[in-house]
Amino acid sequence: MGLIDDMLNGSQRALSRLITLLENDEEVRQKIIRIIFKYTGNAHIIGFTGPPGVGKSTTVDAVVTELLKRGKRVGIVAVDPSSPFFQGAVLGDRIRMQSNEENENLFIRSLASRGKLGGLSKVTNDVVKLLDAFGMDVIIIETVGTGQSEYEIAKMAHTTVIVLSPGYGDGIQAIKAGILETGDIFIVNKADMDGASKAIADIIGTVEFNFSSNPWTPPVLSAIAKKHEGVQAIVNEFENHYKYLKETNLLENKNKVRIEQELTEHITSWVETNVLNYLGSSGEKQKIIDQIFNKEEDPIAIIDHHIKESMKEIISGNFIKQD
Ligand SMILES: Nc1nc2c(ncn2[C@@H]2O[C@H](COP(=O)(O)OP(=O)(O)OP(=O)(O)O)[C@@H](O)[C@H]2O)c(=O)[nH]1
Ligand SMILES: [Mg+2]
Repeated sequence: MGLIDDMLNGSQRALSRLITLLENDEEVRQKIIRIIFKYTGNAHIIGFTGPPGVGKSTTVDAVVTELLKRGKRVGIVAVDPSSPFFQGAVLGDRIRMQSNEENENLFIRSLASRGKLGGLSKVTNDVVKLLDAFGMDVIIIETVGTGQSEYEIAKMAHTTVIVLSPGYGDGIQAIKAGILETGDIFIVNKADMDGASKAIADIIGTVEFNFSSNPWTPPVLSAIAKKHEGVQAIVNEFENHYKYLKETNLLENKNKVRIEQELTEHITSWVETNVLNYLGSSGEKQKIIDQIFNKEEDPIAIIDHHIKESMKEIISGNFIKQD
């Protein structure tokens, strides 16, 4: 795994290769994660979410310029479940055009849901880990806030930024219920459009109502991302929120919640794989199907019984299968 050494020594090519390898092969993925995990835990992970078209990518683009100015190394994961690679590529091109050369402090990767082993949130989590091990100070994850996987991805972030715009007067309704509460910073982008001040007032009202008993009241900031206006205030709030998380031990809690989530996923898939494999290869599965079909056994009882029996076999070491 010389690639990992190259990545840890700062090679973006190696980083890129590792992401591709990890996306496509579970065994390689496990090898990579085992080696890199001890280099992770230093990055500030920021999730950007919000309804389609509000200007998330444009805002990320402007924010990244400011972060680079402040000397930060930045990784971006653009998660686009609907249109593979399109937005991410647009975002990437825009930033590259700006800096006009490969920037060693910036790395962008877009991910689409199609064809991803183990789901988008797992891949996103892995890519974040690689970027963290690579030494990024800030990692930004951009998702459209409309579905379950995006909600899971929002939970990975230390700081969740919700972007809205006046065009979405009912933007709060447009984002999935439950995501609102995860918001740590709200941005009302397109402040140059009609109805901007009303939208801002509405969102301030909603946020104050929802977070009245919360020790951190999310700031509501207006921005014109297209003109890079309001960006310094946004980056200042990233820093404020990160400081707040560290001072209150919430950062530690969030990191532990992430570990718990991974643990749960790993256990679920381990048990599923092993039990199904055991039942399949021992021929028990077909018997169970026939017994239920012939109404010889109550389906709940027989399945319960066989799960326990399979686990005994698996634990005794007679039968074990990875991935
Ligand atoms: N008027 C105005 N338009 C903006 C502003 N920021 C972005 N836009 C425009 O809004 C459109 C959508 O911008 P994106 O940054 O692609 O929005 P997005 O939320 O990332 O979109 P999806 O990833 O497709 O959900 C583009 O045409 C931008 O030029 C702004 O501050 N003012
Ligand atoms: Mg976008």
